[in-house]
Amino acid sequence: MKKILMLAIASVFLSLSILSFNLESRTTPTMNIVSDKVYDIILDTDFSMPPQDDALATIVALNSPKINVLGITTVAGNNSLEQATVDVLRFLEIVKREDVPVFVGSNMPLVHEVSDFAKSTWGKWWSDDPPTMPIGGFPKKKPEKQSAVDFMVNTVINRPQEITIVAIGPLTNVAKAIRQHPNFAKSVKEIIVMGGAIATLPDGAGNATPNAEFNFWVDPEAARVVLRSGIPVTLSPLNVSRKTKGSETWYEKVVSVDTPVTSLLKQTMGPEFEKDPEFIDLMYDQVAIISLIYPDLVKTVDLYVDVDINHGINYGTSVGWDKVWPGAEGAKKIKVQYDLDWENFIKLFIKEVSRPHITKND
Ligand SMILES: [Ca+2]
Repeated sequence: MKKILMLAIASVFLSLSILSFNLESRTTPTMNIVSDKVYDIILDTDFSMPPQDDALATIVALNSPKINVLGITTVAGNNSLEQATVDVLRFLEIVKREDVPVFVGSNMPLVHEVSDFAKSTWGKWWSDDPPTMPIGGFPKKKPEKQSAVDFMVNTVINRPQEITIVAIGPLTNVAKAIRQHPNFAKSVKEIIVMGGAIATLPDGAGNATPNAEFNFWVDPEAARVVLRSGIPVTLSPLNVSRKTKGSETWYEKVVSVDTPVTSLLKQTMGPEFEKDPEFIDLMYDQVAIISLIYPDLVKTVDLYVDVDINHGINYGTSVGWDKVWPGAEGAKKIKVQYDLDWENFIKLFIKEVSRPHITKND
């Protein structure tokens, strides 16, 4: 028995050292940390109030001079579609960015149906309850008449190779846009996706199920369509989120600057740190957006990534490898983030979140 255990330990060490060798050899070289490039983006979000990772990613996108948010599209995920839409409209009022248009997206995944498990785990994508009132009341700002999918398709088709999509919720809207227009996928400049968990890389367990990450698990079929579409994809999976260390120290620094967002953040995060000063808040959508403007803060590896759409124990699991394997013949090679420079990441994150708010009219 002891011998078997020793062998098992030895093989784990061996595979870890092979893995780290492979990662080193494929790591993106450090360059271009300062760039004047401005990214025209569509932000696709399962927004939620009080502010969580979607809101913090959104405020970075709105504040950064390197990002021009053309529109925000909503999708069911953390909340129902209606709740996400109401919450993001209210958020834009709070941060005085009513100039940013909001487009209503998909209220259900392509195939995934609600189950007892979906109801008992976190996330209310399946809910058809009327939305609850966000902080400060229901928004006066209304969403646009055009649907999220039509907005995505029209914007991208009119400006091929110019638009970046930052998708920080389930990928239902993007998958529908790919299916709606034959030239959509080849016209998107790039998509950054918060989603997935890659078991062949360190820290690759799931969070919605043992192996599946929440956004991918909510709409596995959509995730598969997007990853297989040929759009240049950068994936920001749980592996890289687990390298973040959102401690009370960073929280104090963020909320020491008084802005409408930091005051909302106190309501969300304050009680968590009061309960447990050792609490670590992992960052998800924040990594996706920060990595767009500061790509050299993250390490990426090129892998073929596919999504399990079989309705078994691994439904919604993303699987990545450096070559194609049986069953994954349609998979494309994409960039997968697996580590980040936390010290510089958190400094730049605080800088972006605490910038004075600017409106397009200022
Ligand atoms: Ca999200």
